[in-house]
Amino acid sequence: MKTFYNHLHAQHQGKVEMFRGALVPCFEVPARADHVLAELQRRQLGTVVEPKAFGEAALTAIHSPRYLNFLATAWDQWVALDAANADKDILPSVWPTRTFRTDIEPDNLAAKVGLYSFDAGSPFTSGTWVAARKGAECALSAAQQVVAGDRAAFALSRPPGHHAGADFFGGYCFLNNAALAAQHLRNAGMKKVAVLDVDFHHGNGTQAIFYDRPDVFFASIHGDPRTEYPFFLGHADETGAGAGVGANLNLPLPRGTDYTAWARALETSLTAIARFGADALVVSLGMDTFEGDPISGFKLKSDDYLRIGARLKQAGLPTVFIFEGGYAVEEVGINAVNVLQAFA
Ligand code: OKS
Ligand code: ZN
Repeated sequence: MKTFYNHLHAQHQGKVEMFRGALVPCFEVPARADHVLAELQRRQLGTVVEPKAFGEAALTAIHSPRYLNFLATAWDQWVALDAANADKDILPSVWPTRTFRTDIEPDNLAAKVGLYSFDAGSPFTSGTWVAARKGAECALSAAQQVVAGDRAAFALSRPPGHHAGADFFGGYCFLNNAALAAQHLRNAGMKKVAVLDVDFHHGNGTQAIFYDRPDVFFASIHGDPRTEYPFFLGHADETGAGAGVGANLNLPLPRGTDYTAWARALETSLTAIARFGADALVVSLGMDTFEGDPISGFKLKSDDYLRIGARLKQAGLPTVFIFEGGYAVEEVGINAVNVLQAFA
């Protein structure tokens, strides 16, 4: 299995995020991807290659032009406000909630940042756009590799993507890599694509992007949003809208869920994906279901990731793996590569 590695990922390096009333060091750190790369190389699992270049059209297939323009220009606007801003990251602090208008982009940068985000946990840094853009190219390249006939490919990048919507960032995510990969598969002629999100957190961005579409099935196994981030989406009664009714499956599970219960949800997901008739699979591979994760609540053990990889292989579909969350930094490489090795 080829790994498309984002060698620019460390240019996105947030300083602090808002957490329980304080600014704390970011959980989503460059070392996460470094550990996965090191483990891939230690086990000699496939080759690590550079992503190919993709133009604007690959991004506008999922994200709005005005959002992309915001991402591309936000840092320069921030520093233009005050040269001293260069030493700080951008953190949103004001949002248009119910009864506010979202059809006008304000001139004020703080207001713009709020318009295009949904939390204060996702610092936008000097290198965020460059890193996220290269990460999207990793996802697109992995999808292209599967179109070319490989059984599977892996996009190893950060920042992650599954919380990012068509026109917003949040949950450490800026461009939705899984959605970009799924759309690339569709454009290349795969009639039906499934996205399976196994990150601890519900992939609200991916769900929203495909919610009214019958051609992309979204299934997610995650911490119950009544108690877990992102709180405002991911409930079991969200089954799709319009032409997409029936093409969305949420399987929320309580804190403390172990592999036995988690694996039942995996069976439910893969049964639904098979019934849907997917031609290809995109896996949002978050590793924060691990028992040692500092911000999550499931109890999966390192060996369980071997079982997940073997089961995903059994599904028999061309598969694009996208690296998402996972903050037990020392173990994230072992756990992610366990999935990939058992699949390969
Ligand atoms: C509060 C903490 C936000 C949690 C973000 C979760 C990111 C993640 N500031 N998503 O999959 O891992
Ligand atoms: Zn997560």
